[in-house]
Amino acid sequence: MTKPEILLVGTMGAQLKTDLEEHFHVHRLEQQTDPQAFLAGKGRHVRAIATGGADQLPNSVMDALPDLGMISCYGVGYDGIDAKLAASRGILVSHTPDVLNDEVANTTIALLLATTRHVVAFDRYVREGRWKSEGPAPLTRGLAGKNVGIIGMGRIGQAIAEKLAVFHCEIAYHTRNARPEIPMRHFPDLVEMAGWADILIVITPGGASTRHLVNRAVLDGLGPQGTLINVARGTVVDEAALVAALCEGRLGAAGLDVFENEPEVPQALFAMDNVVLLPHVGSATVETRAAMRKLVADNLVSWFSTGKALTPVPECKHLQEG
Ligand code: NAP
Ligand code: 8YV
Repeated sequence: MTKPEILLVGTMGAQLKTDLEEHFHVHRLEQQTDPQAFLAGKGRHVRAIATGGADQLPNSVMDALPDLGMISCYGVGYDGIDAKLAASRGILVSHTPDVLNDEVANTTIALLLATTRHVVAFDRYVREGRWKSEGPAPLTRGLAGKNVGIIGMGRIGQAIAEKLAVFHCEIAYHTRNARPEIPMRHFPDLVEMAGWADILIVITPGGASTRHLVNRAVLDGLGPQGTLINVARGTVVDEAALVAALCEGRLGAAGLDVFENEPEVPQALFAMDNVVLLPHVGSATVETRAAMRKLVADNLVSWFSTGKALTPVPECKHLQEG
């Protein structure tokens, strides 16, 4: 039997293609000598797309595929896909929730500790011989008793809060809707929470509704002793305002896994010892990425065999009801 044709779009590693080839005839858009010619010609045979959570899927690619019925996103965040447009065309979008909660929460804790305890700067201090020449490194501040505000209290936000509990911090959260079943203080006003917090952790979705949610007023509320950790999407933080706040000493420190224009990172951050930079590796362990790849494939296999995905995004759930 001939395998259905699917298209890979974006920066995902080679293993995803290998895994999907077990079930599908896989084309990779970026590997085509002339992607436009491919879309105009062979595009008519493509029934589904697999793309990355950190990638942007141009609407023009959707437009070019007349038989497209499904987009399987390798990531829980799908802000790079116009899911409303897809749904309006009857195209089902799925993503990879839950399988990465634990690892993204681990990365958040690692980034938080690295930032507040100056792990990266102190590693440099040792390697550069400064321990020997300058003596003991300066003291840092601990977590116990600190106020931590989590922006976003969904699947990953809750996993972060659970892991944070062992550090004896006071935890509160900001979301648009309070969750009475969660035994933590809810701040409807983000600036107010920033004024209360010593540390803010950002873990909302990206996209238009959260763009620059963390703006100058929030950063100033957090203040010169405050620490910002962003593991959500670069767009949630006004990056220019963040750089200015760090340069002017209005914000204490930042730990960043995500950036507004990845893989571009503002040059000004490179020289700052109070900033820890990661290359969007929140979910990037061998085990978690294997689970994500499996869910990408399982969603596609399920849709091809039953017309339903296992983990559709909320905008598309109605397409498979009934
Ligand atoms: P989720 O379960 O859908 O939770 C999202 C949370 O954000 C909810 O509590 C939601 O509450 C809140 N939220 C949404 N819009 C908001 C707004 N405008 N203002 C304030 N709060 C808002 O999502 P999840 O599975 O936890 O994933 C969260 C995000 O993490 C993903 O979308 C992705 O962008 C990011 N992520 C990053 C990495 C990484 O590698 N760094 C890995 C995985 C995920 P309300 O709706 O009540 O506001
Ligand atoms: C991945 C992510 O880096 O799940 C998400 O939303 O940002 C990460 O897990 C990404 O999806 C890989 O493309």
